[in-house]
Amino acid sequence: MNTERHVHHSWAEPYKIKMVELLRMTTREEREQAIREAGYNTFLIRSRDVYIDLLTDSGTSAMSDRQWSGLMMGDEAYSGSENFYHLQDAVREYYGYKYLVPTHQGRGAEHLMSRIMIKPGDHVPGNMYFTTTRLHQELSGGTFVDVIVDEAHEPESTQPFKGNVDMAKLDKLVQEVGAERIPYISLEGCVNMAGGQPFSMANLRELNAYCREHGIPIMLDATRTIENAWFIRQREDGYSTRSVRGILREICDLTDGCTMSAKKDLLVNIGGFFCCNDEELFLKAQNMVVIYEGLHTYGGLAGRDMEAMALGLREAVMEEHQSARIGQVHYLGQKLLDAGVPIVMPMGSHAIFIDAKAFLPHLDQDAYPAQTLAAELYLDAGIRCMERGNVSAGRDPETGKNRRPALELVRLTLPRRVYTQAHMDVVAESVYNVYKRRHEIQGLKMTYEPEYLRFFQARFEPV
Ligand code: P71
Repeated sequence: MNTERHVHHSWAEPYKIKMVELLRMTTREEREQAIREAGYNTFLIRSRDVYIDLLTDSGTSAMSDRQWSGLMMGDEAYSGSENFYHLQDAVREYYGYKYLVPTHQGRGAEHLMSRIMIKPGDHVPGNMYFTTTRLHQELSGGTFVDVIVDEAHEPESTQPFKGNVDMAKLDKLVQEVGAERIPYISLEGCVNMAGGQPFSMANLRELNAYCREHGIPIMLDATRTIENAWFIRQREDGYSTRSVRGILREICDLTDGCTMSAKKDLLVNIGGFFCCNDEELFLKAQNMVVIYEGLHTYGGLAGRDMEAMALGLREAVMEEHQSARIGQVHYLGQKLLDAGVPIVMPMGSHAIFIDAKAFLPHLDQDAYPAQTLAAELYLDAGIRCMERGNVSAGRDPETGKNRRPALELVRLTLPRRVYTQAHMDVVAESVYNVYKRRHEIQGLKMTYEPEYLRFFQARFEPV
C-alpha cells in the first residue's frame, strides 16, 4: 500500500511555525573569548554564545502543539500515572515489545540492561560502539567487540547499509569465546558513530537466524530506528511502498528488546525506556529501575514527559516527517559536497559528518583534528558542532593510549523541526569559509582529561 499523501519532489516541512525563539549573534571577539573559556571544547560553550546549534539532535527537537498540549495532561501521580499507560500503548503499537520500563534517558536504560544481562568476562558484540553504551558494558565487566562491516570505518565507501553486521566477524567471536559468554548482541539503527548509517532488513534477517540458532538475544538500540526504517524504505529492494511504521514493526519483531533514548526519534526533550519480550528479564529491569531511576511507572520522568513521548512517537512514524527530517540533512550535505568539503558518504540520518582527517591532513590524530575543526567552525560564525573522533573514542583500557579511531569526524547534527533551509545555507557558507583557509589551522593539546567520557569535559589549548 502506498501511504504517500502528496506527490511532491521537495522535502518541505509538514508543519508551520507557531512560536519562535530568538537567536543571539556574536562578534568574532566574543567568540574568541567564549571558545578560550570553554577550553576549545564545544560542549563547554554557553548556549547563549551559539548562533546555530548543531551540537546534537538529542533532546533538541521542537515539539508540536499536540505534544505541548499533552504536557498539560500530565498525571503526576507517584504510581500508575495515566500517561505511563498511554506510552505503553503507543510503544506496543509501534515497536511491538511486550514490556516497557521507562527511564530518564537512554543511558539510564543502558545501565539497567548492562547490569542485568552482562556478567564479568562476557563479550558484547555491537555494530560499532557508542560512547555511553560501551561504558556501561565495561562497568558491568563486559568487553565490547566491534562486528560492524569494514565499510563503516571508511568515510568514502558508498555502501548503502554501512550499519550492517559483518556475520563473519560475529561468528569468529562466537567460535572464540562461545555463545554462552555473549549475553546479547547490541544492534543500533542509523549507527551514530559511523555517520548515521542504517542496517538493512536483509542483514537483520540473517542476524536473527544466526542468533536464534546460537541462543543469543538481539537487543536493539532503538534510538534512531524510525530513521533507519525510512532508509530501508528508500534504499532496500521491496520496501519502497511499505510504510515506515510497518518497517519499524518488522525490525522490532526480529529483535528481543531495546534500549531507547527518546530524545532523538521521538521528538521530546527528555525520556527513554527499556523494552523486552521476556518476562523474567522484565521483572529484573522493573525491580532495578526503582533503585536508580524511580518507580517502574515513571522511571525518572514526569507524567507529562511520558505523554509527550507517546504523542511524539505517533508523529515520528509519519512518512512526511521523515522525508522532511532527512531531506534537510541531505540538503546541507549536498551543499557541502558541491563545495568540495570531504564528508562521510552516503549521507546518513541525523547529521552530516565532516571527515576531519581529509579536511586537515597536515594534523596528526593526537593533535585532535576533529576537536580543532569543531572549535574553528564555532569561531567562524558561531555554529556549534561536536567532535566524534580521537577525543570521543578515549583511551584503550589496556595500553592507556589514545584509541586513534579510523573515523575522525566532526558532526553537524540537525535538531528535528528547529532550523530552516536558510540556516543550512549559512552553515554551508561557514564550513566553506573554514575550508578555504584549512592549511593555516593548527592543532590542539589536551590540558585536562576527566576519567569517564572525557569528550564532555576535557579542556584544550592551541599547540
Ligand atoms: C548524541 C547523543 C547524546 C550524547 C551522548 C554521549 C555523548 C555525546 C552525546 C546519545 C545516544 C545515542 C545512541 C545511539 C544511546 C545514547 C544515549 N546520543 N545510544 O548523539 O546516540 O542516550 O543521551 O539519552 O542518555 O548527541 P542519552
